[in-house]
Amino acid sequence: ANGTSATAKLEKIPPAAHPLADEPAEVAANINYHAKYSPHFSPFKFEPEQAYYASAESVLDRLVQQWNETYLQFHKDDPKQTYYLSMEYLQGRALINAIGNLNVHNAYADALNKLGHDLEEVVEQEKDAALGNGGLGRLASCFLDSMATLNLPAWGYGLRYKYGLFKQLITKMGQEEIAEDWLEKFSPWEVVRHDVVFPVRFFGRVKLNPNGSRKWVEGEVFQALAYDVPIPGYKTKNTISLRLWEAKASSGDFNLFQFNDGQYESAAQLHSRAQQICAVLYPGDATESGKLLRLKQQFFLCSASLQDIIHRFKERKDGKDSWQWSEFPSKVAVQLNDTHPTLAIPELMRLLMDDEGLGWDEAWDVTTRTIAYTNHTVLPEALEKWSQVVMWKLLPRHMEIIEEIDKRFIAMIRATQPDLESKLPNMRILDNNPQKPVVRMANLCVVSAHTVNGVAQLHSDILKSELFADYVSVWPSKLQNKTNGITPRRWLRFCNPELSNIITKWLKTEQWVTNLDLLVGLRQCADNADLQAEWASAKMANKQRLAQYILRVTGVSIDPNSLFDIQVKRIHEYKRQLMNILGAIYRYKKLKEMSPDERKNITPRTIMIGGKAFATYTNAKRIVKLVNDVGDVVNTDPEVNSYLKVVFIPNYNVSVAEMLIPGSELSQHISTAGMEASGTSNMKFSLNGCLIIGTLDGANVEIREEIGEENFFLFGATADQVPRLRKERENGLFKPDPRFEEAKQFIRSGAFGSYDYNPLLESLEGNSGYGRGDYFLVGHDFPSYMDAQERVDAAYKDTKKWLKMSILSTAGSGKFSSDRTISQYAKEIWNIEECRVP
Ligand code: NBG
Repeated sequence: ANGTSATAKLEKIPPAAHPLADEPAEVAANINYHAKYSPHFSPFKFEPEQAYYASAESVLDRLVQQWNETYLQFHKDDPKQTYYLSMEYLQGRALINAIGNLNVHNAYADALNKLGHDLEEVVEQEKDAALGNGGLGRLASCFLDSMATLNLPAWGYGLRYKYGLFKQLITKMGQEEIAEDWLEKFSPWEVVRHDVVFPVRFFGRVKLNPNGSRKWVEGEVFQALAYDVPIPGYKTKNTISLRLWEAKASSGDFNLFQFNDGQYESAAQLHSRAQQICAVLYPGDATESGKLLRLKQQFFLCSASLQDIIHRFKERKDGKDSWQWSEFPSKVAVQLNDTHPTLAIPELMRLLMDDEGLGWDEAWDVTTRTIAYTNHTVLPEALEKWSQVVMWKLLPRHMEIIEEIDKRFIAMIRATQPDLESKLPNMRILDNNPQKPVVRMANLCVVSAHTVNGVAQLHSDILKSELFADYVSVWPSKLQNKTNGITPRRWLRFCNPELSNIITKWLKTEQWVTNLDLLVGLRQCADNADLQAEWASAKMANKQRLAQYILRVTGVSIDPNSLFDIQVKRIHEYKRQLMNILGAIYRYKKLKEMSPDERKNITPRTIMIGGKAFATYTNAKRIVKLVNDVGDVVNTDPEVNSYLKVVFIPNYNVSVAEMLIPGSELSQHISTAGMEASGTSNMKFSLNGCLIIGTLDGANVEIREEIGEENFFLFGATADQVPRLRKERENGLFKPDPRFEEAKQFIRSGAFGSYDYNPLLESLEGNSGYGRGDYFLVGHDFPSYMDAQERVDAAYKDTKKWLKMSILSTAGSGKFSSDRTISQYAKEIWNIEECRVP
């Protein structure tokens, strides 16, 4: 009965307008058109969810036009193009970003209003696209935004995982992982390209041809099918692609005879094996997961992408009837995001030699002039090493090529730098240890890439002086630094409109969104009382919004007048969330010991910690549990809970970050010096006027330089002191601070429940040994950390001073735009130039 009246309403819908029309009434007509004709839902319902899908589809219509124009332009101008190969992208939500970049935010807000909806609510219907684990994946997504905005001819390549990063549930047991099927109801942002399909082989053998050439044959062959996601630039027509591959079996691989015979499973065997390839994202952040399926995924990405790249190169004959392979590196730049896509190196060699008939020297010249590699970590457990046995089975031709690269590298060193002979066992690609022979992927990258870069100055220096030190004399200029960056669109303009409007008002221009250095203009008014008042009210509005969110997802009510102190990132011992919670425990204990009068002098704090732990990383999971247990006790303690709350924020992801960061006042970036390659959330917090308490690690060093040391709460050992401190510890020379002992003892007393935290606490104790000996130096840094926290409390009491520091943080964050980072890659590594759609 209801259906009839809804249908009657739909009859009144005006016809769709031109997709590029941006009058709210026309946009509303377009949204309505999709609501009515979208095949995904019955037309009798127009709830926020339907409004989201209909809005997204109307935005896609708009994007498709720009997208086609962009690739037409690239085709016409035929510039050199960059291909960014990454196993991870953390795209987050697309709708709000797309309408922001297209400059139709207000038109969509008004249009949805006309249709009885609220943009903010509609936007929240979208599931995060979480095809990544942490900073590395989010960096790739920020880079795509900057490439599009800078009108660079560039593509992202990745895999279309069915299950992205797991969803984190918090129960009495701690963290539980739930599979996240982000495609459950389909993604409106992808376009399947049925005509873009490439075969990818696994296993098989190498066949020797009579002419001496070699060919990889037999084994299993799957099809890589392209799904394209549009990446719009900000206020430009340029819209580039993130091309995600999905694995399929050929229809010929379906055994109809077996199926008709009732053998359903074996009839479709290859089809179900194909589905496994892109089924899940490996949820490892800075840990190696040595699984055959992971290796298959890596090869799948590399092979499909390179075939596509070569295909495009061949298409561009530029009027000539043949192409020169030697020109390939002047048309193509391939960037490897960490070692995960290293197989692109032997795969490009194989395609050039075995399919295109090039000789070794020519193929090697092309390959090495094409490929560049970014290192994202010095943690030994994250440096990929693949078993030679597995590699010979899965990729026999590639192993032949890798052996040859290794052999030639050794010969080259012996011929040119015989003094390096003793270093060779560590420098070579193959580690032929008879117990477990492996291929060292990072070494393969350093030997084969024309450029290797680290992601912050300190990290790049460590690469030069430690991890890759032996190669420096061989290739003195191969190692570069490219300090990471973040997109100011998603991470300020769109996630923090309140602050953005204030910045625009005081700078008298909105140009800062694409020229973030302009933020320095705020410095001269950092003391201005009017600006400070506006700044404070924006922060308060964001804190209130955050407090409502926390209440909704955790049931804990927090006080917007307390200092909001946040640490959000993957849970890892080197990131030292344990130090944070030990600090909170000490604070709680002291509060308990105070008289009510003494407490009145205390700066109220809300400590929020969030992040996912790798499913099998036991100590990380214990940390999650500890934060939750401490919160349960502190938050329900009426004596002190107006001075301290401890909240674990569940299921931290990109969208949650967009909510947290604008409402934060202090954020913690407290890794053991030398261990965090860069960090990128530090940049996001700082950009949003949040002060940092941190160590001299990763990009913290440069952030502190930019915003001024007086605006940064520094503590802890420096990277060059760490090895000596570890030695001293091993020799039993470490004397723990009483505050540290007291905090640990408080946990052991059972103050936070009966869970056995001894294994976690023991990791901080003893002088050495597996899981002991405080490898991450929490005990050493704890006293200076607590001192820095006291400086924080004192500074927060002086509201004017704090606001000034906050304004100066934003003002000094210009350097950390990913536009700056990507311009540097474009000039100093890729040698590409803009190609703008007029
Ligand atoms: C991570 C580092 C971070 C860095 C990001 C992006 C890996 C392997 N590395 O410090 O831990 O910010 O990469 O460069 O995930």
